[in-house]
Amino acid sequence: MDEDELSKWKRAGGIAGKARDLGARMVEEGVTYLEVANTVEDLIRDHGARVAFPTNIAINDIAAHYTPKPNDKGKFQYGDLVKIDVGAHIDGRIGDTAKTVEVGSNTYHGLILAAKLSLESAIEVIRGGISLSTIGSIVERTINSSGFKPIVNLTGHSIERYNLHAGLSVPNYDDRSRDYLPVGTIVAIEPFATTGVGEVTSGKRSNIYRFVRPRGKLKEDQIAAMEILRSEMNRLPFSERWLSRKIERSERPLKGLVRAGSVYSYPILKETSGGMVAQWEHTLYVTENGCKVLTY
Ligand SMILES: [Co+2]
Repeated sequence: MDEDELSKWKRAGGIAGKARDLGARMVEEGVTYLEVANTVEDLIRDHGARVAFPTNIAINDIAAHYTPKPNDKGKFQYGDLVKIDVGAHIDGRIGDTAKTVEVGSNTYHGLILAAKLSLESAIEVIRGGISLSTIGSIVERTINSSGFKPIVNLTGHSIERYNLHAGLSVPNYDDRSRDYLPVGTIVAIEPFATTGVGEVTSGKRSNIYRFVRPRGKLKEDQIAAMEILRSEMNRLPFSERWLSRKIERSERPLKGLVRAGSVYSYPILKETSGGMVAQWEHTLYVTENGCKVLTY
């Protein structure tokens, strides 16, 4: 990747990092999820980037894939453990990053730190040619040594232009895979640490969607919605909040498109045993001798 191209990835990553930090700072008792998601996404747009996926606000035993609905009334409560996962892109060059904060309390400091330290330990050793299982093993050992468990069925992922999950999955435990990270890869590393058994289960729909392909016999309003998705989203995930700003009464065509299989609806991911979950994530560029963090 040449310097010019890399600098665009860096710019997107930097904006995602700023948005993540702003979102995390806003999390306080009584603040609504909606205020945080909207402010985070406005910051991304104000800096000349676009939202790569709806801001994920995952609370307590929810690990990922929750974003507020257009009129969501949800508010942060004292003691909540909150993951803010943010994505910004510039012409498809995506920065994906997350952090975890507690609302008012200091109960899960160790859990939060375990997720953060495991990411930092991974960043220290990542270089071109490292095996994915080595990264997973370091994440796992760091989290275990703090007395917690990594979530084994959530992974980091390589990223390409307009492709958030581009093929490589980076495990959060030693899965014995022999795959490795080639020099030049853009990759998001995202350890999840939990007080539970270390696994997530898919639950209800999350208000996060992705256009798949036209399917079935579609009605006029569904075709109109689909055209907007196709031309503006480039197959990146979107929220009902976003679609409702583009078309009136977006709920109906969206439901129809999901039913027809044209739009995929992500399920909420919850820790199987109800354990609390902390997450930390950065997007990196892999070099011969190490890696560059793009989302500081
Ligand atoms: Co990610």
